[in-house]
Amino acid sequence: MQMENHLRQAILRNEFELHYQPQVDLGTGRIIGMEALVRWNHPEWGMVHPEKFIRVAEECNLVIPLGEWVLCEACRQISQWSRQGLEAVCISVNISARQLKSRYLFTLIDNLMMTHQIKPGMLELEITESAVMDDPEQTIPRMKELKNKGVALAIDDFGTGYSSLSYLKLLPLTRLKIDRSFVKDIETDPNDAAICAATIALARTLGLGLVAEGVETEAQLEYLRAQGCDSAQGYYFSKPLPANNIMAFVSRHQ
Ligand code: G
Ligand code: G
Ligand code: MN
Ligand code: NA
Repeated sequence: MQMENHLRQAILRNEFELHYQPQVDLGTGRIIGMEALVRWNHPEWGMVHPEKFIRVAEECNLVIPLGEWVLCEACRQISQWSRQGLEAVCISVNISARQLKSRYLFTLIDNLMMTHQIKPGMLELEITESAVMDDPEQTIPRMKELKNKGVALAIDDFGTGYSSLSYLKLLPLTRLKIDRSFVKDIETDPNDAAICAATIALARTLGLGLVAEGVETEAQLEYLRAQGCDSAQGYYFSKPLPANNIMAFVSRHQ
């Protein structure tokens, strides 16, 4: 069977789950957010990672129903966690270019925010530079509309696409996420170190928050902190965790 059909079936059978990767404030050490990352728990193949299926889902438009499931589940989880006392933690959801282009996204978000009483700033959408730059005349007004609904917006994989800096100031963003490819060799590659430092300075100048992704070592963390980086996520703090493990993780870090 083709991957497309497997995916179709997986959506019907509800085989997906979300894992959450904590984001840490480098000033206070507190957890300020979590990125929701989809996992496919296939009955025979076991846990399938998104690199194996997100592209296929995008190509055959299944990213719309899959993305709908992800948003519904993330919003349900936000409201469950806030009832359990986890209030100041924003959940980030990855949105593909196709989702951003679909009008249905707006209806869905309105419904979810109302149903789950999502407070402004509790839900963040991560959009890649290429998804924004694909058709900025369409995406910029849409992003403004989302922002007006109280949804926070981050640029994911920042530095790997080609968003021009003149667009960056027009976008209603809350944060930039420095791509992990720049963080990886920060200790040994002066160009990567310079790119991270420049991105941190850029975010500060534009009044944006910043998350460094893929932080795995103390040395990477120290360099980023010395450059004034606000927050980070990566294996150094935690891998993405099943929802059930999150409360315990957070209580160890407050
Ligand atoms: O979770 P990983 O650990 O494997 O994620 C791999 C890639 O899949 C990342 O680029 C991430 O942005 C993407 N991804 C993970 N979850 C989702 C999702 O719910 N929707 C979309 N569109 N992409 C996702
Ligand atoms: O493209 P996006 O930033 O959404 O992708 C997040 C991806 O990065 C997920 O696949 C996640 O599992 C992975 N990831 C998160 N932290 C680390 C890390 O410290 N090292 C590596 N190699 N990957 C990470
Ligand atoms: Mn992401
Ligand atoms: Na990224």
